[in-house]
Amino acid sequence: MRQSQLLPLGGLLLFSLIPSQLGTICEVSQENYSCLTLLPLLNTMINSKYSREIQAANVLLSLRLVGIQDQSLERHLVQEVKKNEEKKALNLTSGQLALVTLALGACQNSDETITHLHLVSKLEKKFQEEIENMVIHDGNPLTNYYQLSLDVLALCLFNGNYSVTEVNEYFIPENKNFYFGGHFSVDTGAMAVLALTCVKRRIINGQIKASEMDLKHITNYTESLVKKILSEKKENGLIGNIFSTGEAMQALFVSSNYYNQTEWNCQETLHTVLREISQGSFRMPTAAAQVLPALFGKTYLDAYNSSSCGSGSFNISIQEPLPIEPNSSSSWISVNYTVKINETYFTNVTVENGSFFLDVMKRAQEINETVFRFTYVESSWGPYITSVQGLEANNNERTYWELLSDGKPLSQGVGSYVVQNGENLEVRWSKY
Ligand code: B12
Ligand SMILES: *[C@@H]1O[C@H](CO)[C@@H](O)[C@H](O)[C@H]1NC(C)=O
Ligand SMILES: *[C@@H]1O[C@H](CO)[C@@H](O)[C@H](O)[C@H]1NC(C)=O
Ligand SMILES: *[C@@H]1O[C@H](CO)[C@@H](O)[C@H](O)[C@H]1NC(C)=O
Ligand SMILES: *[C@@H]1O[C@H](CO)[C@@H](O)[C@H](O)[C@H]1NC(C)=O
Ligand SMILES: *[C@@H]1O[C@H](CO)[C@@H](O)[C@H](O)[C@H]1NC(C)=O
Ligand SMILES: *[C@@H]1O[C@H](CO)[C@@H](O)[C@H](O)[C@H]1NC(C)=O
Ligand SMILES: *[C@@H]1O[C@H](CO)[C@@H](O)[C@H](O)[C@H]1NC(C)=O
Ligand SMILES: *[C@@H]1O[C@H](CO)[C@@H](O)[C@H](O)[C@H]1NC(C)=O
Ligand SMILES: *[C@@H]1O[C@H](CO)[C@@H](O)[C@H](O)[C@H]1NC(C)=O
Ligand SMILES: *[C@@H]1O[C@H](CO)[C@@H](O)[C@H](O)[C@H]1NC(C)=O
Ligand SMILES: *[C@@H]1O[C@H](CO)[C@@H](O)[C@H](O)[C@H]1NC(C)=O
Ligand SMILES: *[C@@H]1O[C@H](CO)[C@@H](O)[C@H](O)[C@H]1NC(C)=O
Repeated sequence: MRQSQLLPLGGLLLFSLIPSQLGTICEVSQENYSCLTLLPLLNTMINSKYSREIQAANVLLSLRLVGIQDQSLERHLVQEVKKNEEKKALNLTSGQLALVTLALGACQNSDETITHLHLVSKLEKKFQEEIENMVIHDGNPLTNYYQLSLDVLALCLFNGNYSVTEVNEYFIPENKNFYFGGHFSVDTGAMAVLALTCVKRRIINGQIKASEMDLKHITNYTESLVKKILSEKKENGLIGNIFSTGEAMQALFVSSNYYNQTEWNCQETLHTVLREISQGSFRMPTAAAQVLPALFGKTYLDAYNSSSCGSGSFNISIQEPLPIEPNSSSSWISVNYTVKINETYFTNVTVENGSFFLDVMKRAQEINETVFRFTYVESSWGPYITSVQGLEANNNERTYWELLSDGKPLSQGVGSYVVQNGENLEVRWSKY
């Protein structure tokens, strides 16, 4: 556990929301937002235990972009990566490696660590493996396009080798990998816009060679993706859902040439995000890390230039988290839990009030192991369900275990979704 500590915070919080080169798309009057608004976010990030290095990478990247130094986190992350190297078991996925690279390289004046660990050349290889997998498996990458976008972004920012022609071949906005279950993935589109914008800037600055045609394509793709992102804007200003909005904002910051100012009210989006922060929507470190940069007008593209990252100018006090009070007057609730493959299996499960979806699954497994057994892996968003009844999710076939309540897909995982009495919960064998 950490002591309460003082952290120098970058810039005047929220007062200078948008760096000058981004135009005036999101000016927010200062008087209404105090630092207090952001304290829960920072607390979540700084106090997280970083059980997974990839969570630490998300947090480190985000803190560096807004100008908060956290030396113990940096040491921890570098150690994790080095440990992996020594064991020769660097089993990071391409996007995880890209995130580690972005985090370690962000806002530094030299990229010593990156060079020393040969991160960029490893990432080049991982990116090629993604493409080879697509060739063999009907266009399906080893991971997903969110990660391929992270790959291109990190390679672009840190001078890795990648082929612009390949990028153009695979990042067509109509590519199925931009969609899950037929719906455009705002997170994925936003990350792709950031990556394509980086590549475009490099071409224009003459840092990499590309044909006129390549440049035209990149421009066309960016414009289409931005349109798709904006078409996912909700009445309250959120873009996609609450968890994609921060990254969508980043994409819109760097692409203001591609839409009309009247098409996006940045302030409205920001208000809603700040309200959600105060309501505790960002309790997961990864969620907090993904939304923070946009609140400071920062984007992942700022990572390569230390002078566009925030720099400490005033102090903020980070508190130890309050221990969660156990509810002594515990009561019980029951839910209808269903596993659906081709057949439907269901049972009435009784759990304590306040339980998570995962608790329901564990209880059901006790009731009937054959039907309700399952496995999961820890990811940066918490436990991810990988198999039920021994049937395993598979990226090559685009299969996964979908979570639903009363027939509607959940926007949280089994480790954070709190179940309600009488709810119809379901895990469904699905294709994305
Ligand atoms: C790709 C993706 C998927 C793919 C994953 C398989 C694949 N081909 O890679 C598919 C479409 C299957 C998927 C499923 C789900 N997803 Co998803 N997914 C993403 C996305 C776009 C990128 C993840 C990624 O690669 N990150 C980068 C790498 C470097 O980090 P990583 O931790 O190693 O990534 C792994 C985990 O993120 C994991 N994963 C993906 N989704 C989810 C969701 C949860 C809750 C968990 C614990 C893990 C997890 O898969 C990644 C690859 O292995 C993110 C967007 C985002 N902003 O992160 C949403 C996102 C993480 N998913 C989300 C959700 C809600 C889900 C589902 C719960 C939806 C549902 N109703 O069923 C399910 C997971 C159910 C389960 N089995 O546990 C939310 C999580 C929000 C939250 N607060 O928890 C996000 C943020 C999207 C959003 N804006 O709402 N997802
Ligand atoms: C700021 O707060 C004042 C009063 O507290 C309110 O009248 C005003 O609408 C708020 N402005 C914004 C931009 O939220
Ligand atoms: C790492 O990946 C390789 C090949 O993909 C696999 O053979 C090995 O078992 C993995 N190691 C760990 C520790 O998961
Ligand atoms: C760069 O990558 C391309 C393919 O993406 C490859 O053909 C080329 O040889 C690589 N160049 C160097 C210098 O590694
Ligand atoms: C991009 O190009 C395609 C095909 O040439 C065209 O149909 C589409 O309208 C273009 N998109 C934009 C946003 O210009
Ligand atoms: C932007 O929107 C305004 C008002 O709707 C309109 O007059 C203008 O022509 C639009 N500009 C572009 C470039 O679409
Ligand atoms: C870095 O950012 C600063 C300030 O935003 C800018 O003046 C400078 O030109 C940038 N440097 C590079 C290499 O882009
Ligand atoms: C922030 O804290 C440091 C160390 O406690 C102190 O030296 C510095 O003057 C403080 N800065 C501001 C702006 O309060
Ligand atoms: C504790 O549980 C009771 C009974 O379910 C509930 O009414 C109450 O709101 C809970 N208190 C807290 C702090 O969660
Ligand atoms: C529980 O769910 C199953 C299907 O998922 C349904 O057939 C059954 O009627 C439900 N039971 C109750 C009590 O709602
Ligand atoms: C579901 O049923 C279809 C059609 O009968 C069959 O092809 C498929 O293999 C079944 N899926 C599973 C997971 O059992
Ligand atoms: C589920 O079980 C609980 C406790 O045994 C019981 O109170 C409840 O009525 C049951 N619900 C259904 C729909 O059978
Ligand atoms: C588990 O469920 C299956 C299918 O409903 C049933 O055949 C089996 O007897 C059940 N096992 C136990 C231990 O209840």
